[in-house]
Amino acid sequence: MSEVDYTALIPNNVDLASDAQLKRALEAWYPKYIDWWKSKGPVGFQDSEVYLRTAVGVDAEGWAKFGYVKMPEYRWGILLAPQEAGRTIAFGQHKGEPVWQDVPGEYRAMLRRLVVIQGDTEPASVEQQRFLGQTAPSLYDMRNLFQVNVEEGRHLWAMVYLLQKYFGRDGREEAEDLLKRTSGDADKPRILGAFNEATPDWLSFFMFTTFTDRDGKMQLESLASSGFDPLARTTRFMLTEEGHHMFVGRTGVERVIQQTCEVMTENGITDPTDKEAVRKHGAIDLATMQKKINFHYSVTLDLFGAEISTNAANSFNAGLKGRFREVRIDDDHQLENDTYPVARVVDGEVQIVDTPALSAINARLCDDYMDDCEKVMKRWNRVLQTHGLDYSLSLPHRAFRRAVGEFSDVYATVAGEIVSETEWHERKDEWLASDADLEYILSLMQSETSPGKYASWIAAPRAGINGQPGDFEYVKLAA
Ligand code: BYC
Ligand code: FE
Ligand code: FE
Repeated sequence: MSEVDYTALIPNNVDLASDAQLKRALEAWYPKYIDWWKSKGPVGFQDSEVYLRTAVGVDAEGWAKFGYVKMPEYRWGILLAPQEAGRTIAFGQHKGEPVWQDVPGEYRAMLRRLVVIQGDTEPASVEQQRFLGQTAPSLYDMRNLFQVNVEEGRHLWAMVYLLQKYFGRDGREEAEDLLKRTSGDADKPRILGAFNEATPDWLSFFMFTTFTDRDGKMQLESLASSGFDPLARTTRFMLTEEGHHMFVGRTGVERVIQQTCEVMTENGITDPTDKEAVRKHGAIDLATMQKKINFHYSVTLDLFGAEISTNAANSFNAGLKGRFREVRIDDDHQLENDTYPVARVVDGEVQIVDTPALSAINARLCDDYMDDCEKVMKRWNRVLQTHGLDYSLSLPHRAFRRAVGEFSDVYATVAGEIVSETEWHERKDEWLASDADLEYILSLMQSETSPGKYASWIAAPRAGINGQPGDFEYVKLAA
C-alpha cells in the first residue's frame, strides 16, 4: 500500500489501480492540469532539462531521487504518509473516537471548504511565479524555483485527489474550478488575498517562500492532526516538501544580505541607510530589504483569517483542523474552559485581552507563526553581526497594514502605534518600498545562466543541491 506505483500514469501509493471510477476521474483531470501548467505555469523552459527531485517513497529516509526532467514530464504523484494503526481524533468534541476514513456527513461542507482553500493556494503560487525563470540570478536558483513550482503543482494534485475521491460530483466540480481561478485575475481571482499579489522579482520570491510558504507550513501542520485521516496523511507528506520551499526563501534572502554585507565591507560603506552607496555596486540596500519584509509579513498575517473566528472554533470542535502540532500540546485539547490572550484594539491602542480559547484558534496559530518568523530574523541578523554591521532587520508589528481581522480597521506603524489614516499615508514610504525602490530591484533582474555564476546582488549558496559541485549545470537550457 505505501509502495509508490511509478508504472501508472499518475504515480501513487493509494492503490489507484483498484478504484476504476476514481482513476478515470483523475485521468480525465490530468490533461486539463497539463494545459493549465503550460498556459499558466512557468513561461519558457518547458523543454529544458531541470535537475529535479521526485518523491519515490513516503518514509523519512530516502524518499526522493534526483535527475534531469522536463517539467511537463514531471511525475506528479499522489502520496500519502503511512496510515497509523488505531489513530484516534486528538481534539475537539470527538476526541478519543477513531479517526474518520470517510467524510463525516455533518461536516462535509466545512471539510470541503478547507480542502478547496488549501488547494487554491497551490496553483496560485505557481501562477504568481511564472515569469521568474526568465530573470533567474543563477541556474542554481532557477532550479530551486522550478522545484518549488512542480511541488506546488503536486500539492494541487494532493487536494484534487481528496476532492475527487471523497466529495463526489461536487468534488469534481471544485477540482475543475481550481484550474479556472487565476492569481490576480479581475473576474476570477484566487480565494485568499496574498495569492493575488504579484511576485515580480526574485527578492519578492525569496520573501514569499520565507513568509508565505511558512503560512503553508502552519496551516498544513494544523491539518496534519485532522480527524479526517486522508487529509491528515496527505498534509503530513506535503510538509516534507514544504521544508525545501522555506529553505529556498530563507537562504535566498540570507544570500542577498550576505552580498550586501560584502559590498559594504569591501567599499568601506558604514551607513546602512545610505542606499545609493550600496546600489552603485549592484547590491540591494538593507533598508529596502526591511521594507520588503514589512510587506510580505503583513500580507501573510492576513492569511490566518480573523484572530477571533467562529469558523476556526467550529472546525476545531469538529476535529477537522487543530492547532500547530496539536498532539504535542499539553492541555485537554477541547478548550471549553480555557482562555487565550489575544492582541486587540481597545480604546485606540493595542491591548492583550483574554478570550475564550476556542474562538482564538486562529490567533494562536498566528502567534506560533510569528515565533517561527522570529527565528528566521535571528538567522538573517547573524549575517549582519558577522560582518560587524550595526543594523538589524525586524518583523513589523502585527497591527501594521492589515486587511483581515482585529487590525483591519486601524492604521498602525511598524512599531504598532495607531495613527490617523492621513499620517499613515504620509509616512508609508518609511515602511514600504517606493515605486523607485521596486524599479531598482527590477533593474537588477538580469538572468545569469552560466553554471556557477551569480548575479551581482546575491552571494553563491554555501552548498549545492544533493551535494553537487559549485559549477553544476542545474538546468540544461533547450537550444
Ligand atoms: N482573504 O473566520 P475567518 C499554502 C474569509 S498557504 C480573503 O476570519 P477562517 C501555500 C473567509 O473565507 C496555506 N478572504 O477565517 C503557501 C470567511 O469567508 P466566509 C493555505 C478571507 O475561516 C505558499 C471570512 O473571511 N491553507 O499552503 O477561520 C505557496 C471569515 O473567515 C481571508 C489554508 O489556509 C483572506 N486572507 O480562516 C503555496 C488552510 N481570510 O466563509 C501554498 C485552509 C479569511 O465567511 N483554510 N477570509 O464567506 C483555512 O483554514 C481558513 O479558511 C483560513 C481562514 C485560515 C484561510
Ligand atoms: Fe504547497
Ligand atoms: Fe510551498
